[in-house]
Amino acid sequence: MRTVPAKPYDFELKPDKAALLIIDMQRDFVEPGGFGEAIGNDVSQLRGSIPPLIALLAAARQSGLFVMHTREGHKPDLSDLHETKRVRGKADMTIGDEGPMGRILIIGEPGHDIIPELYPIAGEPVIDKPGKGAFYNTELTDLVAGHGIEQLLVCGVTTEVCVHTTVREANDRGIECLVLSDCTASYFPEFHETALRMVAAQGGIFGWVSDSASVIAALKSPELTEPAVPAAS
Ligand code: C5J
Repeated sequence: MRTVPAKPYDFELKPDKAALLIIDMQRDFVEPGGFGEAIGNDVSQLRGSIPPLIALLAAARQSGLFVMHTREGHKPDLSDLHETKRVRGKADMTIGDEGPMGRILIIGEPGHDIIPELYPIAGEPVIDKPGKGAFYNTELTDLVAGHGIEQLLVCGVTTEVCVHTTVREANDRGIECLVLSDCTASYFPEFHETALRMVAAQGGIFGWVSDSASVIAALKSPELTEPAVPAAS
């Protein structure tokens, strides 16, 4: 067990029962020239999360923490895409259309892939998800059960959409979620801040909030087998 300073109170990290879950760090959402920018978003709002995520991912790999990645997207024949999602927003470009980096949010297209800075390595599952939540219509439930995972360190984009939906799903499945504030981001900074506050409010109604430096320090600290006791005076 390792203690991570967090809101609303310390998070007791159990590294052998925890996984780092990186949500949708895909080229289409995060890179200039991708779908996110094409529909009018300022992707620089998301790119600030990349350097801390690089450091956290390196520390997680070094310490042997289980790492998983997700990608939002659909099969090329769109058979897993609800019509309600396809037409949402009435935009000129929608899922499946030809975009700046291939067909938008279609598995196998360049824009659908994870950014090179955070690219998965062998042994790190990549979960393709058709919804906002990573548990909906995916293998994540089986992966979590199969690896004995009880805690998720949740990072990625966007804070108020796919990160939040996944944290809520995990919470309802009895999994403890620690959301890392500097490793998540939104196109709307005020949504990012509010979404994080919502996680930790009401005594941690959906989970805990901390940051990459605190988790990296905890991963590098000696493991405690029992909660620390204050020294006798
Ligand atoms: C994610 C979205 N990944 N905002 N998707 O948050 O549509």
